[in-house]
Amino acid sequence: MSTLHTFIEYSAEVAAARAAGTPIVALESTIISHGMPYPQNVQTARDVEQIIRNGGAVPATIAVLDGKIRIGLSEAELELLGQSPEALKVSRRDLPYVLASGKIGATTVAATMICAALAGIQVFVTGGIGGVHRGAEISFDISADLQELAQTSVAVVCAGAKSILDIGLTLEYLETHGVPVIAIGQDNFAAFYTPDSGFKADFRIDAAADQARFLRTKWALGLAGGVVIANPVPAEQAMERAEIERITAQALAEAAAQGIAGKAVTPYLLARIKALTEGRSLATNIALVKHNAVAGARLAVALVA
Ligand code: PSU
Ligand code: MN
Repeated sequence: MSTLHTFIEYSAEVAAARAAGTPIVALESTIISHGMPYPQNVQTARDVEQIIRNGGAVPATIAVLDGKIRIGLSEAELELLGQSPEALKVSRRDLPYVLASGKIGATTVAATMICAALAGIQVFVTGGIGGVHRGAEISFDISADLQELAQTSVAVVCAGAKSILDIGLTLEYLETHGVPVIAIGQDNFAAFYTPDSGFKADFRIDAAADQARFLRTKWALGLAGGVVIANPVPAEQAMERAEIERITAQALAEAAAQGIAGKAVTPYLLARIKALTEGRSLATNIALVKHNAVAGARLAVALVA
């Protein structure tokens, strides 16, 4: 066993699931600390955990606390992540710092994938993945989530990538790195607030059993790395494409004018879009994460069948 494992601590619920072979679904914490406002963030985190339990799997929300990677959090710890201004946004680069310093760390898609893989968890549910930002040819702003998908063997169930990103370039990047992009229920890749990005996904695989067969085959071949499983937001809860495009353009212009850069970009844009839509984007965001939790639990159950 690698010494890495000395940094990992499981909640009682997750430890029991590991011992019993119950399917486990990983959840990230950046979405709690930096992706949604309080108190909707904590309420959503709780609801998503319960949806996963109802689906026959055990939720493992991942964060860094007191120098440990924590797999499975208590109610009080979800509250802490939801409220603490001290919670750092932790991607691959930041993991050693937050662990060594004993600070509070909210893990991104990339860091959550690393921790899930260390814990032997193959399915991870989130809202949206990071990607290649618009204007990346100047800013070089490409989320570390994409490099993680290239190398870490975890399936990421999401609602696609947001239009704050360059979705076409994000898909090109994933193709270059051999990351399969699977769509559920449609041929096209989902665009987070809206079901259709206008770009085709690589493969449409609707049934969880078939998704599980795909994953087993990939990893049995020794093809390490993640898989994006894009679950479109239900039409009733989606935003209007023209509206989200207009508001995204405004938020991007404001970010540029204010010189927002680095890891602050995504949280800034999410908060501005929420304000500019008077909270309607938050309602969509919450709905799509819950919808992904249903799909993720199904997949985790299918993988142990
Ligand atoms: N997209 C969302 N909500 C989020 C994020 C993305 O709709 O909270 C978070 C995820 O944790 C993702 C991270 O991994 O932002 C990407 O940040 P960056 O672009 O800085 O890599
Ligand atoms: Mn970035």
